[in-house]
Amino acid sequence: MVSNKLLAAILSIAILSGCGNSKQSPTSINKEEQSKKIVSAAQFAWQGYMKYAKGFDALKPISKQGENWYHTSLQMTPIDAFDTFTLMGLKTEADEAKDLIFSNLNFDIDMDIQLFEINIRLLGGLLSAYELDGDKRFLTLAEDLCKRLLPAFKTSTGMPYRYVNLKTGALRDSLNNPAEIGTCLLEFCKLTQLTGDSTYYKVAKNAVMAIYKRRSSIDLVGTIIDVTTGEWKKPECQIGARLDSYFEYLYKNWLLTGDKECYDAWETHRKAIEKYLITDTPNGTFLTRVDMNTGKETRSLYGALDAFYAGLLALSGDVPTAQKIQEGNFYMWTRFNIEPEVFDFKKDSILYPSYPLRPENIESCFYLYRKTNDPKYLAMGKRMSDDIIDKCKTNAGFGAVKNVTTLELDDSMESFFFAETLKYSYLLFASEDKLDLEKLVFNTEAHPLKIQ
Ligand code: DMJ
Repeated sequence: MVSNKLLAAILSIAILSGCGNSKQSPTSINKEEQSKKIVSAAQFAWQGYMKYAKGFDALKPISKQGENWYHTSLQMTPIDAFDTFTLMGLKTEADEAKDLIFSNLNFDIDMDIQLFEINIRLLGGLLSAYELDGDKRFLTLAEDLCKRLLPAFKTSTGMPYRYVNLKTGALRDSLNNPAEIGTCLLEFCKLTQLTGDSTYYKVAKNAVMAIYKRRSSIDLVGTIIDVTTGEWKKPECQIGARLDSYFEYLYKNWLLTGDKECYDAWETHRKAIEKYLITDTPNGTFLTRVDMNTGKETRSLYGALDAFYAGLLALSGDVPTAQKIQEGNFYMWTRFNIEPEVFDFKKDSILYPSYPLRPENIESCFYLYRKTNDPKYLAMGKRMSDDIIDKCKTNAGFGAVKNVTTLELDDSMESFFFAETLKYSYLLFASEDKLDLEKLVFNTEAHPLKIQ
């Protein structure tokens, strides 16, 4: 056991190296101070939510009101925030979130919901809450929700529709994508582990394998597929939006279950991604977009969502490539004040200028720091978390950025800001005792699930 004194000494780290492409001079980072700053930011954002948007899905941090995704609140912010508060040791905030969840949440509603988002935020959040807190009501809600999601998978291919009605099971939108199809694996698997009912895992595994078996001869997949016919509708392969967590869950499911088929699928894709997508430039390494059948570049676009891949690679053991990609990630962050949603890394120009408080760049710093212990990842994470705290703060919370070149803010604070951005920022600077990466795996919304 490390004593408190020793821990305090370790927490103050002198960083003598520079930081990637940044022009930062050698600096000293006090980990304890930085983690406290992030905890204060979390408390401030939650106070704004409780004051102006209590019980709604999310806070609008400029107009100071609540907003729901659908006609009834699904308690997105309380669910996404609960495990972050628990890890931060914020008992009052965690209790408030828990109270909102149990007082208001009910899934018996005639409402079409997006399977992917509800699965990663709500099902993932409820399962992780159950494992952290032990209150059986979290598990009861999780199982009720999952049963209502199952009708989405009743297709001839086994791949789910994008939308399902929570009450009637009615389906809509048969044009889906690998991320939304494959990103049920960890949550459904965890529910099977906790309840002993194998239905959930079988359905999710079948869906992800339905994508994998439709990979091209060069082992890539496309962006849009028709779940009723299995036909690719957009054959462009990339690492970000619509594909990201398909790859992520193949590897993480191997960690969670030891399912070798998922590991092999991950390895197959990882090699193809290395061959066709990874592109070195003087500004760092980026992942480009290519035709899934030919491997030819379609567009040299990269963005905030793509930044997760460095962390995934680091977690899976390819630290050198992850480090190169993180240089590109940090370039993208510093080049434009804060990272844009999408930019052209060959033209060095922005395509979509917004920043909706995304976590992926900081998430990759967290994994790389855990794997290398290199303080340059602390410096990168400090720069990013400081930018968010300094530039995105409003009177009531933190706002998305409308345009990273002007830093004009938007009236939105997504629940993933609590689940992921604040959590990864905090964990980067917190003591490693807070969380053992050997014992759990994060779902794509950063809800930790225990490896059994
Ligand atoms: C989150 O909801 C998840 O990380 C998802 O996989 C991608 N987008 C957001 C955060 O950027």
